[in-house]
Amino acid sequence: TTEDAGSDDAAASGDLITVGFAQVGHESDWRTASTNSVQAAFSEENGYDLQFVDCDNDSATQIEAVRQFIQDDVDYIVIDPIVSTGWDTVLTECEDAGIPVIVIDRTIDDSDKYVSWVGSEFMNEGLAAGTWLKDYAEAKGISDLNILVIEGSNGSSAQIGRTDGFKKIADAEGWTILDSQDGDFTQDGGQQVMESYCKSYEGKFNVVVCQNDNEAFGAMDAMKAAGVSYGVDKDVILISFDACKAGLEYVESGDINADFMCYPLQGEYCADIVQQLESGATVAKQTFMTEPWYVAEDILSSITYTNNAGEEVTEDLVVVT
Ligand code: GYE
Repeated sequence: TTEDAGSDDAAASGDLITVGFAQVGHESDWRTASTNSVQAAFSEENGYDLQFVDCDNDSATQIEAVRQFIQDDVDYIVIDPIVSTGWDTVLTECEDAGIPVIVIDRTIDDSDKYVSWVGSEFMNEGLAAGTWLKDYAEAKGISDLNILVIEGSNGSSAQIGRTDGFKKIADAEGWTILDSQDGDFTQDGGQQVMESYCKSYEGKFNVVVCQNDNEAFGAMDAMKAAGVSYGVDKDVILISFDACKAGLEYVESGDINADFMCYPLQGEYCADIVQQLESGATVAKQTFMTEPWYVAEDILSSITYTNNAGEEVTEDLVVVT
């Protein structure tokens, strides 16, 4: 028999491991990278039958997708939770059905009924952004910071962590956060929020913090249209998160001053966990991604701050050239 016939046999005889993945949606470049990474890791060649559901940023759809996976009796359920609460009931249903759940990327606050989580420490991303801004403003001799924040989707752990981390530094430094509104992690959302900011806070702001790159792309369009300049040595210091490919190109051109990476390629880590579970090993409850911080100018080489685990850390800044 050929290899193809062999893999058909495997599929027919149910040798493939079935995995249901309830993905957040398709709101950003980060999300596209995440989806591609999970689909590649759980490919048929790798021995998987992946049921992929794009939940279009709707929590009810996501819970329904998980219930359907239970109905279909998949071997494993992978969830990237749109919001961090509202999970305990459906995760109890997974547990009762004997289906292990792996959470990736965003976190769940109100339940620990999952075997493992793989993702980023969003609070540290926010703390790093705040610390970088503090040191950068000092290095540039800018003493008066008036900040506008465009937040990610409300109730997502990414939004909560980045907001809280940044605010911690802002509060300690006595900065003015003029406004902080939801841009839903989309380019359109970022543009709309920034258009309204440009009207309401005309001439009053010198820092814009976007909680992901796509929001930053929208915010740049809105600022351009309003005649506000941004980036290196311009009217507005522009900070972003994710550091996706297009985001880093804007760091390179000096349009984004600093971009705090969130590592999206979590599929392989997730598949590793499935393999460990298959072999009966005990798996780590948490796996954190390593994330560099990218900057446009060679002014500061590192930042030092107290992270969410209470440790003082010094982290290098990567200049994008
Ligand atoms: O930053 C944003 C995406 O959950 C970390 O979701 C993820 C965030 C990411 O839409 O671009």
